[in-house]
Amino acid sequence: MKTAVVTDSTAYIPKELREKWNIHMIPLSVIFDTETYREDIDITAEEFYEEVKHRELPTTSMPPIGEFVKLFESLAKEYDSVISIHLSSGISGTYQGAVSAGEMVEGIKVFAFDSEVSAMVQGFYALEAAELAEQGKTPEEIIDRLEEVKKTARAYFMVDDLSHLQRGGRLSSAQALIGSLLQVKPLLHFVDKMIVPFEKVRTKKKALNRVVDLLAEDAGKGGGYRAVVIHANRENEALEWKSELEAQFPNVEFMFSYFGPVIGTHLGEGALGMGWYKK
Ligand code: MYR
Repeated sequence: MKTAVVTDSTAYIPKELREKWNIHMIPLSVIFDTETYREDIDITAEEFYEEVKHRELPTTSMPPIGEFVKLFESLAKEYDSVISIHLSSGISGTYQGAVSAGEMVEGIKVFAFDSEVSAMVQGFYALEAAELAEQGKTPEEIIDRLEEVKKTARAYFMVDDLSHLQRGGRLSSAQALIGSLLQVKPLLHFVDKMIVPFEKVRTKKKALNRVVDLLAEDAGKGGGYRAVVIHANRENEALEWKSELEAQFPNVEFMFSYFGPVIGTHLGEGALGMGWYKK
């Protein structure tokens, strides 16, 4: 029984790690005027943040279903099944695209998995799945483990300017609430697949400290944790934060990742996030 692992580009798993674990990637796109760029293939994160300095922010789009079908058909030559892990179905049609394509292809069983989050926290699911697939676990066993991961997976993030999320329609809140949030730096997270404010915090520093407290609460319960610091074109600031965290939490394994073009379009430059789960 051979199981392939697919995730979409918004997991932002570094290429070397994807190659090491044989994780297949399907890209989402950013659209500037009429030009479509598949992230990580036609446009890098660096090029994107450079481009948006002098251009209107683009729109984003899920992978075409035909691309899913092509990918699953090519995997069918080598694998019996595929676990296809995607960003939250509450903010993108990508997961549904994988489900639909899975119903169209023959010769491979497709297990679509809704991570209910995005960025490298979604990547955690792909890494866990890839490790188990390599050990020869069945897709059902892998899905069980992913559901287990979901119980301890957390993701918090903050943006410099909430208007991008508002413009893209990905903030699940009443208009009045958004109005009041624009005055503060809210800490955001996912509830029921949608982005909602976790707490209204007045400054970025306070928001970061709050996330550290939340990690301390969870990591304090014991067991090994894996965490990630994620940034939107703020590499130095994020690396500094990661070093502080590593000193404070010697038992947590920290990874480093970024918000690429698609998620960067909705969060804007300067966003920072952190996520973790119990290994
Ligand atoms: C699409 O066009 O289908 C993609 C829409 C992507 C919306 C992204 C919204 C922001 C997600 C932030 C995730 C942060 C996780 C730490």
